[in-house]
Amino acid sequence: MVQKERIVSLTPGETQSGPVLYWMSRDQRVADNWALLHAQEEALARQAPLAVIFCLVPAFLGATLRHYAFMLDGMAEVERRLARLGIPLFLLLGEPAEEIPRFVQAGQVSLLVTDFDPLRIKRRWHEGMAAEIAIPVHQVDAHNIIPCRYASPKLEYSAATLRRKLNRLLPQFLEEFPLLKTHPFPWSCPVLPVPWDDLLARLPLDRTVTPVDGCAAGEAAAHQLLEEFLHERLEGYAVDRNDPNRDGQSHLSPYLHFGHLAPQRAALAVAAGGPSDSREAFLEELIVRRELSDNFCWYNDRYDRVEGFTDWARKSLDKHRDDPREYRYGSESLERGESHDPLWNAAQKGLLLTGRMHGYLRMYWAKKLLEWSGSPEEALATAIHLNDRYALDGRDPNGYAGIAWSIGGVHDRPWGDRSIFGMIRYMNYNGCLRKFDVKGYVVRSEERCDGEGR
Ligand code: FAD
Ligand code: FO1
Repeated sequence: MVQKERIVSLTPGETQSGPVLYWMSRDQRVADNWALLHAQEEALARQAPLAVIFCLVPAFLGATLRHYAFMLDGMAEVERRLARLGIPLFLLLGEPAEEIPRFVQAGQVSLLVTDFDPLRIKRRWHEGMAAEIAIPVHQVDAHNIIPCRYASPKLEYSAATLRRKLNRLLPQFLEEFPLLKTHPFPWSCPVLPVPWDDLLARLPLDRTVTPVDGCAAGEAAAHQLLEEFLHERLEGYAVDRNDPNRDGQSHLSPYLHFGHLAPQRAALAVAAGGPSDSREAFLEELIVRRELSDNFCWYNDRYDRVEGFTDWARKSLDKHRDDPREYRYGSESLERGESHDPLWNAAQKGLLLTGRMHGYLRMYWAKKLLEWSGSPEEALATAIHLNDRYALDGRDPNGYAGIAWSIGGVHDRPWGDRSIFGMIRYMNYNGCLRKFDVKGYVVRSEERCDGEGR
């Protein structure tokens, strides 16, 4: 049922009988989850109980109340959906390397299943845990349509080099998901409901970055948004997606980031409508660009450092390190959106307020940070800090890859040499004026911010 190419054995060990545990982390959903499907397959083969565990860490890559509130709402829905299938959810608070082995031991778990995530912090969690775990551990890539390790054994240079490999494998992997079954073997000990509200209240979070209005979390909200996008906005995607004044993007990224929606589900739904330039354009972003980001973070563990940029880009940025900067801003004024550039300020203030920034503006936003910071290192650190602190879809491989593309030419080619940027692709205000109604965007953004009393 679950293709073996999606499963990697992190820790070998002989197959024993006894309960199976899925440690959910990246793919926080019940439907369309290959890791959960594999865990149930293994539990049924053992005629054993199945449970899901989530280890809540009090700090995660600068996440604030905005992100934890969204995530825990989504996890509460996971608990409800699992309960209907006779599968308990356990929530542990603390470091996974300590909490997971302890639970495995106490529950006499015979197999631990985890999901795949290329971020450094997750590797550390797995490495920390591996020394304490004596049972087999299977890692299942439930996030990528073509499993990241299987799609390519190496760091890909650009979308073009990975696209060929993905397209060849799509017929094999872009398949319908089987349904999860009601689990016939109950968990041995009684299961207490998770106290979600007081959990959130107890977390030592930065509560100044507040939840985003009108953005409900969880699987149901994600599927509703997908349906709305398919019926109302997909057909204009090829044209509208690069115009911040047109509501042309899907807004699915927070749901994909937290795993409330499987990218494969979105791809199946879009592809079902038959070929069109908008559908092709959307699948290019959803499959190729997104899976290229996982490839970047998995095979380049310096994905958030200037050392992780390509050689030509590093050399070029070094050559221009001492070029005069016409504008220089500290991170506080940038955080408040107080530069000389009204378009950049509008994008930044929109990020503060809505946790979102239009894809086209994100490129411009990051490239201006390169232009106005004292060094590429400072620009990179500011971009990651602001993106991970305010964007609902932040702390994601797409973010590290998108910022590295903008500031370090990753997955891009060299352009004509110029001051500060070197051969990194340049973007400027006049370029935006030619692309879309900048003034209209700024006015509408100021109205929205005033309306919210910012
Ligand atoms: P759509 O245009 O509707 O695309 C659908 C999905 O395709 C997205 O949700 C995403 O999963 C994927 N996708 C689209 N564009 C890209 C891309 N360029 N690279 C990788 N995947 C893509 N994306 C994040 O998920 N989190 C981030 O923190 C993030 N930070 C970024 C920072 C910069 C500087 C740049 C240039 C891009 C960043 N992106 C990030 C990628 C992209 O801008 C967003 O995924 C997209 O704008 C999200 O909106 P959407 O879901 O409406 O996109
Ligand atoms: N994953 C966990 O397993 N436990 C957490 O407590 C946790 C917190 C968290 C907060 C913000 C955020 O954006 C992600 C968070 N994640 C957590 C990880 C997330 O599920 C994704 O795996 C990665 O961020 C994407 O690669």
